Amino acid sequence: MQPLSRHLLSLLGVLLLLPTTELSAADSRQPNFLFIVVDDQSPFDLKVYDRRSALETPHIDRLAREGMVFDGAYHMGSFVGAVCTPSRHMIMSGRSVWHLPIAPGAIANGRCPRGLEQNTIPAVFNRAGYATMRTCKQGNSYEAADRLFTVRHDATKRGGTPETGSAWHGERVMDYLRERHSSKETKPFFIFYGFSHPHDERDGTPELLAKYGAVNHTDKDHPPAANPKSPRLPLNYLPRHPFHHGHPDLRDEVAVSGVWERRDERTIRNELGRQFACSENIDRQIGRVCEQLAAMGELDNTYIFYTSDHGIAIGRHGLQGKQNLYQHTWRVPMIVKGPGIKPGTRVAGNIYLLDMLATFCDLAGMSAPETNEGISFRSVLEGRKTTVRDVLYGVYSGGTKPGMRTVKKGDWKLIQYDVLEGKVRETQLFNLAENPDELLKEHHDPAVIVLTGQTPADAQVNLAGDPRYAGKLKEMEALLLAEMRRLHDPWRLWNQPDDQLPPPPDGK
Ligand SMILES: [Ca+2]
Repeated sequence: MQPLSRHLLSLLGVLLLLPTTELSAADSRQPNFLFIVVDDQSPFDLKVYDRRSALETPHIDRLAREGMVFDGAYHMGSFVGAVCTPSRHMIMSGRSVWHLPIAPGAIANGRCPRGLEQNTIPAVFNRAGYATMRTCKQGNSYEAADRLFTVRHDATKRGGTPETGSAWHGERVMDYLRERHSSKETKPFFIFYGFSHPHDERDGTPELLAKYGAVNHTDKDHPPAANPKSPRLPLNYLPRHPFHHGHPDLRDEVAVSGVWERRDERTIRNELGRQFACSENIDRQIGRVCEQLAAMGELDNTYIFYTSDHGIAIGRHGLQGKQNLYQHTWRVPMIVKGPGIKPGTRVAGNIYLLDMLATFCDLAGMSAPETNEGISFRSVLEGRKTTVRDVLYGVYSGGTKPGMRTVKKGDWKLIQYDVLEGKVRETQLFNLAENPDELLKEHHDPAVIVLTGQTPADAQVNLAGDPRYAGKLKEMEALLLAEMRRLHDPWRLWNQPDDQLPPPPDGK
């Protein structure tokens, strides 16, 4: 039986058993969805994930107190430098990374059906009788799906004023809710509440920049002035990454205004201040909308999801961008509040962003479309399970090929790098329970310790070369190969069988 008909039957049962006066309005209404997605935010920017962080987000903290926090939410990766683009396709369609319409060769080899946009969030929720609305940045997204929202206000807003920054997106949602209220709209809503920040350029409002000791720095020849109010360096900060990341001239690593190729303390702390200023402004826009929902009597019947399209480095491991597979960048924040979710709970989850569509459908009492490959985590939200899968895979292959791969199971994580025509072939093995910040031997350098204030434990290093973990390394390498085969990764690494794969259509 379809979940929808089950839902209707149970509702019918309730109607037969109870006098109608005992039915509250909420029992008979479909839930609303407010899906909040920010652009380029590490979970570790937020106090919810790193108590040491200086970023103040009272409204996000409140969502966490009243809902569920996920410690294991990931994006599956990217085959292009603009990591946003595959990530947002996965969110919208529930497809795995190599089965996206934009994945190399996926349409031609039959691994992605044509017309997939008809099975994406707006299409599915339109068909189910929802009112769908979207505001978000423009570009690096999934245009064919985005245009299906009934109401759409997209514009890239990365400035420091109400009209040019995050308040603009906030105002679009406020307008939409006011309009619903005045026209007495009865359809449930699905609102895709996207922001253009804290993606660079991180031009914060003057007030919030001052709070976080930052300036909109434009002088490429000099670092900004030191400011004691700027956020401290991250614990896993490095002045440079120990080996080349494999994507020469990558915009995020060389051309972000305010950072460029600088990784000195003043530059990184200033940029973190800008990131935090933009993030607190987003938090205010979330507060406004939650207040409006409460005033309209809709808050208790609304699932609110807070996440980002992927994480970001900003000085962690000597990197600046989103084209790596360390936890700060591979992971995303995920906080969910709504009917049936126990307040103040925290789980691993082991979810991907591509699980969103299946979860939304499940919570709305609908079947996910046939093309969906994600797993609903409703069972986790309702406290019946703590995870939906054991093994997680990630890829970055937007630079030289095959690129980077990672696999995680339990506390163990493997990252491999095969880039620059074989010049860089590196393996990292971490026990995240003992080394959550993925510290390397370079983090033990006294010159780095002086800057971060962190004295790492001896075991907090890459364990790949340690003979005590040779068995674990083999096990994780086998797991990575199995995931690459299962997910139709078109590449193999230097130490894997070639599997006689045809060359990927766009690759060398
Ligand atoms: Ca992004």
